[in-house]
Amino acid sequence: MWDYRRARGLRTIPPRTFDACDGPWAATPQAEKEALNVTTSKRRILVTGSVGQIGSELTPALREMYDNENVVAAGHRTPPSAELRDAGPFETVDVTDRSQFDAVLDKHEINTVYHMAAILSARGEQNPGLAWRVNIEGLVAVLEAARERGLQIFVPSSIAVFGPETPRDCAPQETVLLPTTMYGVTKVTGELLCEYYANRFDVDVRGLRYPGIISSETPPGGGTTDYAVEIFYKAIEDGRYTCFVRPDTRLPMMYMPDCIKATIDLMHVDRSRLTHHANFNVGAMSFSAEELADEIRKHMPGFACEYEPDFRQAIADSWPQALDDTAARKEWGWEPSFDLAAMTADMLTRLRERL
Ligand code: AKB
Repeated sequence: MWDYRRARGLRTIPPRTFDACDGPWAATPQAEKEALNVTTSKRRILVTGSVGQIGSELTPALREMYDNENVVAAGHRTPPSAELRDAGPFETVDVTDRSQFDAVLDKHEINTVYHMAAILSARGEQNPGLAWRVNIEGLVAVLEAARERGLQIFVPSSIAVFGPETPRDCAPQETVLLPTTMYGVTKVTGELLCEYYANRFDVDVRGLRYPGIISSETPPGGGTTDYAVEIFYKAIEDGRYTCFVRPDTRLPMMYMPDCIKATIDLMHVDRSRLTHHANFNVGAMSFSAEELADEIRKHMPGFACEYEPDFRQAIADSWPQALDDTAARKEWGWEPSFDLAAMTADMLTRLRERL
């Protein structure tokens, strides 16, 4: 199985059995994991939202696997970094404009799309109409293109599909989906659309319910879980941070190397192994804001954290604290590598080098 950490020169941490919800799961045996893999040759890939938090690390990882010229980075308004633009093809495209989107698919003979463009939860509450347009109209265009052209597509979902009625301690794979945010509404709608296109039109669409994603390269924008990234930047730059959620706010989180690995591994699994399509729960770690500050303090004893909850607290309170990801483990061998301690150490090392 492809190792993102090794490919990116990251420290490799031995895999471990993780039990965020105290589940009785065992790690998937190596032989079974290898059997899950399908050939990865001849891919011509388009990554929408390539300048965003996940897209900006997913694109180089895919370029490393498939060669630069086979992975087209696409953005809309935000200008790309020089690295993203110069390492391989870059296209400016509004996905909701079908003729523009089709032209890019034709030009580069695309057969696989990672559709990462999205408006996140906090920004979505400030502009619900924009969240609907970007998250749903863009998705429908991608699904239609996939139906017409037989593309394989990745469509991210989120823990935002859950709401206050979902069991909070450990959200099951199949459960009540009654989100309170427009972002959550678009993600539930998106999951249902993907399921419909998979069943009705046999579209090969796959996706994960991402928890909060923590990374050292590109900061997130407009999400509720952004505090878990901001805290690292502020710790290094100022030695203090004012957190916008309460200290006891506990949410599921994942470090970027695990996020990239989960995304690529799911797309490589033989389709016949999958019962679910675009709605896999994936767990990695769960911690409260205070536990994160305490972990940072182990490396920076003088670090001070204050708490001034704002409108994002209500969003965080509507989401579960951990996820049951048994389906992901069974169907495609999901297994995270980073826990809170390993992630914190790696984040601080990388940010100190960069800032
Ligand atoms: C957000 O906070 O909106 C995102 C998410 C959990 O999908 N990070």
